Amino acid sequence: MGLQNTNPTTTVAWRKLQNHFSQMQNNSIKEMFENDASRANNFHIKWNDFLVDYSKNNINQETIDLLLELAQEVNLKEAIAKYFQGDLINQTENRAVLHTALRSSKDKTILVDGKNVIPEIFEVKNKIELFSNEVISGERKGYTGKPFTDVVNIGIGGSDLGPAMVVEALQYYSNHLKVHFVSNVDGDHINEIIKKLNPETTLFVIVSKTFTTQETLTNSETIRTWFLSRKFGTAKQEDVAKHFVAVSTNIQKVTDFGIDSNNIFPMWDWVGGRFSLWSAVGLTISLAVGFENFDDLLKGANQMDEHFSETKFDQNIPVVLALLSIWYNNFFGAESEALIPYTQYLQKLAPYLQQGIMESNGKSIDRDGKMVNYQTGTIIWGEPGTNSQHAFFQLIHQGTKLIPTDFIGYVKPLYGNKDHHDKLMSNFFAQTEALLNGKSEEQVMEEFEKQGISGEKAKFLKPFKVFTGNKPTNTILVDKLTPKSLGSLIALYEHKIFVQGVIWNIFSYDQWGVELGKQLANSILEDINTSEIKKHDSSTTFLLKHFLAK
Ligand code: G6Q
Repeated sequence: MGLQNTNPTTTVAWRKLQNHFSQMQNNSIKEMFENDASRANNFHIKWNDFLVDYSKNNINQETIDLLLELAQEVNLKEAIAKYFQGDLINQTENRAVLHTALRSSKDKTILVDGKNVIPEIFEVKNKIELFSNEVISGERKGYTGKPFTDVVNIGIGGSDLGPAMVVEALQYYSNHLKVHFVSNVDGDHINEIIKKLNPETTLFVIVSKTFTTQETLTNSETIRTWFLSRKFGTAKQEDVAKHFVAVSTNIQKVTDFGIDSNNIFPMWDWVGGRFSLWSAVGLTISLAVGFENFDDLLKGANQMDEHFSETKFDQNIPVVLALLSIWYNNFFGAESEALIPYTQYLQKLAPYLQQGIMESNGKSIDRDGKMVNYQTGTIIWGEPGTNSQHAFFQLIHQGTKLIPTDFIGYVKPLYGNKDHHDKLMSNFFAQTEALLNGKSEEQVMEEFEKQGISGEKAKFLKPFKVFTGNKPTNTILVDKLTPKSLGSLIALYEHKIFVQGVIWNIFSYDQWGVELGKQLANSILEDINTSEIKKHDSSTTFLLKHFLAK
């Protein structure tokens, strides 16, 4: 039922890739372009409204062929089938990984423990639709009979990052509801949000798969106390039911909190937190942009699912991008990848994918329970362009580290401001060109001549002005930022995570590393509450003493 276990470094393809790497490592991408006029034509994929150009990479056809051979040797095709059909591929938690089922069509059958889960998925979707419509239209009202004006999503990690990213990304499609996100247990965070709210017109969506998460429960309790406080309104205990809804698998705990059983939106243990925005965890998205747009987001993801599961690998966007990432991570020794969307709407995409990518593939034990002897999860980071150009691009251009970068841009802007958009996109194209070509000594000297710089000054300045170039990039150019294209884009990266996890022979869908910190925090909280410092290392004891003395 699980995935095939293969240490990738023992495959024939891996050995061939190592030899191939020694021939490629000092290659000039620029020269490969000069020697082959059809390079961009050979290394791009067109799919729906996406154009993915991966020609500006240090690869040739042999690289791609060997990477595809690697995918074949680890049996990627079979792994994809297992992923989509609900096999228990999350073996350490004994669960299926079925976020793809959440966006699949009604006529599909997907079995979990012998039961088709599609009907219940659609039941919950209907509930989301009805509820969103009632809140948006004003038909559903608060305890004083006023329609809702504000929605607060209370959740953290997978129960916050996805909805927060999508609500921000799709704000062009939003309605009158003002949407807020409370995640951190930092009391200052919640206070900053509460002060903008009126209890009579605010709806609270508590999102917690387990309903045991310290941050979310603490924030929910603080908000409930505020809601019931005479200082701010006249709400009574029974009004909690009108203003609080929950998304969870833990029905008992939600009911204990005081939430009406009609206002519980169920989810399932086969949906991992960081892949859950497609489930009722996306309720806040549906409230913010309307159910139709939420459904379009799902449709876009479903289209990418079909592309990923049905397209042969050399034309398969998630597969090709995953393999290129392996090429840099495991052969060139690149430690991180940057993700630069040229739209302010996607400013939360990198933080969102940081969880998706680093929590999933930040593992060092393989599927046989052994320590890996090769690199796994990449570090992911990024910010929108052009802002990032004025911030950290210096390091990508002229630093000592190799940072493969994905550029994501849109052909059409949403408001049609052509002047701005042309300027934005000329930067988008210019950066990948600059990273590829760099600036040669001759070009620098030519510039100096034009600027009247010569002699000692020119000699001194020259090395600083030269750019080596040869920095790999992928360009993902999409027609327009719509709910559908956003759904496809997110699903693209989800599947890239999957492919890399399969090749690295690790379990991508657990997160045991997150648990240790949670346990220790609970034990230290006890120390703080009792002012009795238990046995810790001397640094922690020293710090706790300082904290408690104030
Ligand atoms: C994601 C993780 C994690 C989780 C949060 C919130 O994959 O599992 O980020 O989403 O810890 O958990 P709850 O939804 O259970 O509150």
